[in-house]
Parts: sequence; structure tokens; C-alpha cells
Amino acid sequence: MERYFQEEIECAPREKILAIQNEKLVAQVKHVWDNVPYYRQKMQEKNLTPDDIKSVDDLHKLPMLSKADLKAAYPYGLLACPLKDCVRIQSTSGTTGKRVVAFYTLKDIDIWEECCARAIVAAGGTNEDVCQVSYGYGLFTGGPGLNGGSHKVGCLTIPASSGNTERQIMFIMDLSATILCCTPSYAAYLGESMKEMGLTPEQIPLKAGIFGAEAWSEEMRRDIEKTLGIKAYDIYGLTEISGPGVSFECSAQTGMHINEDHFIAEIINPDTGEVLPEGTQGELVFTSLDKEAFPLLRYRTRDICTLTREKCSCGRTHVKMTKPKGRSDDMLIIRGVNVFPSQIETVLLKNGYAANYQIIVDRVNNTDTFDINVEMTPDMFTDNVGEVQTRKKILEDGLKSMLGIKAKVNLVAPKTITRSEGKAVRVIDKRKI
Ligand code: DLL
Repeated sequence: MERYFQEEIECAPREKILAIQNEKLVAQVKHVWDNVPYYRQKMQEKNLTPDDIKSVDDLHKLPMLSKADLKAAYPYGLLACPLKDCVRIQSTSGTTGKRVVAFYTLKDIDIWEECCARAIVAAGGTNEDVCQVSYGYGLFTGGPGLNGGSHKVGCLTIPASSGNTERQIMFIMDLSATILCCTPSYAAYLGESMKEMGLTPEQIPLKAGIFGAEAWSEEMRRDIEKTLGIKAYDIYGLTEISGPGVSFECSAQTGMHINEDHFIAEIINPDTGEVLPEGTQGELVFTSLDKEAFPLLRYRTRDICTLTREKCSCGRTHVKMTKPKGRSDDMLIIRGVNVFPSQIETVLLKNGYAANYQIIVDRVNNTDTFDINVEMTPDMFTDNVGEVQTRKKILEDGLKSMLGIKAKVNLVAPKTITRSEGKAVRVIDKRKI
């Protein structure tokens, strides 16, 4: 039987959600106009006042925000309430050097934790569960968000944080942890380590995993589910919008329900900014409907995905997003072709490899070089050169047909690629362009 944390809202008819969104949006635009001069000016540049925004239908009129705005307004320029009302910051490392700093009031934290609680209940969590949170704690939102959600569900919470793999496994086994929250790459590593210790899926007490913070493929999901003997659920979010729990997977495991009573999602063409119809792939844009301290309107995530409103078997009515393929800024352009690491991962896992790989791109004589170091699994490992060559060719052919360009595969010995305890670093781009 499907369980919900807040059934009346998670399964509410579309009209009810729309009414909530309309009311909250009008109030939110006024709140931002009154309190954030930076955004007010952007609205004025478009000749807009809060009176122009009467419902969600007017959303497209509002200016968009991007990472560049966060940088320009760093650190306090987008804060919408007095500092005395803020109780926390969370942060994420920015690619441009400056960190993103997001602010929270007590109410903001409460709503964020409720969103995480919805995710835990959707993964089958109840107050009978022991939930090990192995996302990093501290400035990263993963640990604090799932920790708060786990409390709200009433699970016994193990705030393990990331790292110290032996201790992680000890707690899972000794305290009979039933739910594991961490990045999918760390889950895969924990699974690999437990297998090496001789633990079978039947001996591992876990029943569900809530894995997110980075892109991962369906093949990787199946691998983790098999090694740990669990059902693995995806969870998505970003610091700018709150953290984990912006959307989460349900028993259907076919996309993540976006918490539409708190966030409006749009899909745009990343090149033109044009809003795209439902079902079209594009860049995800979020509007926070009730954040008090750091309310971003039409924030461009750079994540590429598709939205769908098809009826879900779990009973939830909120729109679903597909697994992001990766960020538009994770996308590599190699010899003019768009390449997402997730496509490479799909080919590797289909051919029996684990997700232990590294992509190295460089430019020699004005031509891009494209190498992929792929770790062999212990049972594939051999010094038979012919066999290694055959394996390499199969992978190169598979990659060519997936990507349309040729990559050079280097098969390396098991355990030679560094494991990640948080988000995996899979791309080394040495091109100086
Ligand atoms: O990663 C929040 C989070 C923590 C989500 C724990 C889920 C679990 P940031 O560090 O700000 O926040 O990074 C946000 O990570 O824009 C996506 O590109 C990526 N991302 C997050 N979840 C997923 C996912 C957290 N399930 C950025 N699949 C986002 C793919 C994801 N990418």
C-alpha cells in the first residue's frame, strides 16, 4: 500500500494545486519586489510591476535568474528578509570560484525538511525505520536536508555523514539500518566494499536507498539494487532552491514528483529562453513559491530534463521530471558533438562494467582527444592481451554508436580509479579554450 507524508497535498487534484500556486505566486512576487532591489530593477527593466502578475499564466513575463545573477548579487543581494530572521546558510561550491550562499528562515527549513520527509515516505519509510544519512553534513545540503526529513518521519536517524566506509558498514550492520541516503556513486562504493567483505544482499538489512545529488543511469540503479538487495530511489534538488527534496521518486520509479505546492517548474530552450511545451526536453527553471529568505523567481538550473503530467500509479498528482541527463554545463562538446557523461555510463554498465570511469579530454594540434579510462571488474581482470583488446573494441564500438564519435578506451585494473564519497568527479577537461 502506498504511503504519503501529506496525502491531501501530494495527491490533490490539479485545480487545487493551481489555486495554491496562483495565490502563492502573487504574494511571492510582491515579497520579492518589496525586499529585493536587485530583482525589482530587473522587473522594471521589463516594465513590470507586481500588478502584472495575477496568476501562473503570467509567470513567463517575469525575468529569469541565473548563476551569473547569484554571483553579481553575492552574498546578500538576493536576501529578501532581515538578517535577524535568518537562522542558517547552506552553500555549494561554484564553478566560477565564488560559492552559492543560500539563506533560510526557520519556516524555510521546516518546509525543506517536509519535502525530504515526503521523499523518505515515498521510499517506504516509517517511524519503524533506521535511516542512515551518509550525505555530507555541513555546508552541503544533502546531510542536513535528509537528516531533518528523517526526523519528521520519525525514523531513528544515524547522522553518519560521508566517508569512513568501514564505519558506515559497521553502523548499517550493527544498527540494522533499513534506509540509506547518499550519492549513488557512494552507494555503489559501499555495495562494492560490502561484497568484498563477503556480505550477500540477503545479509544486508537495508531495504531502500535515497540517492541523488548527481546524475546516475538506470543501469547503475539496477546494479546498486542488486548488490545491496534494496529498491533505489532518486531524489533531486539544488542549494539555490532549498536542497534535496525539490523532487523525489515514488514506487513507480519512473521520474521524480516535483513538490508543486512549493515550486513551479518550467522547461525552456536553453539557447533562446523560450518556454517549451510539456514533454519536450530542455532546461529546467524553478520558481520558489514560499521561500522567505532566499526566494528565487524563474531560476535557471542548467539541468536538462523533460516534464510529464501522465497519471502516476502511486496516486501522487504532482508533475514528474525525468532523471536529469546532467547539467547543460556538464555537457562536453567534443569535436563539435554534445556528449553527456551519463551516456558513457549507460554503455559501460550495459557491458558489465561498474560506474568507475574517468573521461579525459584534451586538444592536440587543434583536434580534441577523447580518452575514457574504464576500470575492469575483478572477474574481468586478466593479463590475456587478446581478451583485453576484444573488450576494448566492444566498448569503443558501443560508445561510437551511442555518441556518434570515437573515443579511445583504456581498460585499467580494478581499484585504480579513485572512489568518491560525495559527488563523483568524472571529467578531466585539459583543453585551454
Ligand atoms: O546536490 C542537493 C541534493 C543533495 C540533491 C542530496 C539530492 C540529494 P547542489 O550541491 O546545489 O545540491 O547541486 C545541485 O546537482 O542542479 C543537479 O545538476 C545535480 N543533481 C542533484 N540531484 C540530482 C539527481 C544538491 N537526482 C545540482 N540527478 C543540480 C541528477 C542531480 N543530478
